[in-house]
Amino acid sequence: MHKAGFVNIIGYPNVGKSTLMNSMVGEKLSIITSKAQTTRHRIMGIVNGDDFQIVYSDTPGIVKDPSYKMHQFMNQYINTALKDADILILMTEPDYPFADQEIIDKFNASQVHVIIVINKIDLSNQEAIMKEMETWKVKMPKADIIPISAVNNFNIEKVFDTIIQYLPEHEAFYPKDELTDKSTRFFISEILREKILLNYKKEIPYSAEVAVDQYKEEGNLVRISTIIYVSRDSQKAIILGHQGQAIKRIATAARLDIEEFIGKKVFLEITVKVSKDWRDDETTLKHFGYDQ
Ligand SMILES: Nc1nc2c(ncn2[C@@H]2O[C@H](COP(=O)(O)OP(=O)(O)OP(=O)(O)O)[C@@H](O)[C@H]2O)c(=O)[nH]1
Ligand SMILES: [Mg+2]
Repeated sequence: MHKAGFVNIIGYPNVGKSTLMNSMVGEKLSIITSKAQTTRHRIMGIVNGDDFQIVYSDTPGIVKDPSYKMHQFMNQYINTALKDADILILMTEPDYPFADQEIIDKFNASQVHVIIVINKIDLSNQEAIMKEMETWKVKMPKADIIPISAVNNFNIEKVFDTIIQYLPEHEAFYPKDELTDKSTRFFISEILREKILLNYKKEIPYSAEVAVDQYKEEGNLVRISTIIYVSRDSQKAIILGHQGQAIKRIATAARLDIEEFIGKKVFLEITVKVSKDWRDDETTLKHFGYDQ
């Protein structure tokens, strides 16, 4: 018997959804930072065994009161996640419990099996965790409730075993050597975006988007040119930094990660362009992949 199915991971921003998926897949597919709304696209991570295939989807955190069109696109992923999942992982934290009643009601009414994963228990205590588990038993009586620490890989096997238990009987959906649905170009732009998130403050990380303009293999070297789009000239100046120091720093950090990711030497070029109000422009958003 072969089992296969789709497991969608949803929750508020920054609760550790990407950390869990990477840990389950055993690869750094999704970028992780301490900033909320790190993940902007739905990213698939596939785990294969001889008699099973689990297709995870890491989704952008659920944003309340979406003020930008980009956030509306991100919230649409949640509705899609509800429709096409076999199993849903609702991730939450003891000190930051998920409290969107409308979504909880939707889950309770659906046929999809829900696993409540209470993450970051390393930051909490026994009493608070027990209390949170009790609360969830009342809110979602049919769901499994599993406390974990995704960064410490604590109780991850419990999540895996529970998924296998509920995974439907089905043939594999993707070839068994496939790890993800996203392209090398996508991962390159994500690596660069991670460096922007890590190296700039305030609104800069949220004003920037990255595109890969060219990817050319020349023997053992890969030439990659990328574009960082920002909304304003002042943001471009910050991205570049005094005498270009800031952009040099992120270029080096990104190049090293990209080299590790593709296993070749990389020549990385970054151009910064000003593209006004890209967040509200549907054509530009589609160009960046917000069209699912
Ligand atoms: N202490 C602790 N920190 C964690 C744990 N899991 C994740 N984190 C941290 O929480 C932060 C957010 O993790 P992500 O995996 O990026 O969270 P996310 O839910 O994907 O966030 P968005 O993509 O912004 O929605 C990072 O700094 C992680 O290192 C955990 O089990 N314990
Ligand atoms: Mg994420």
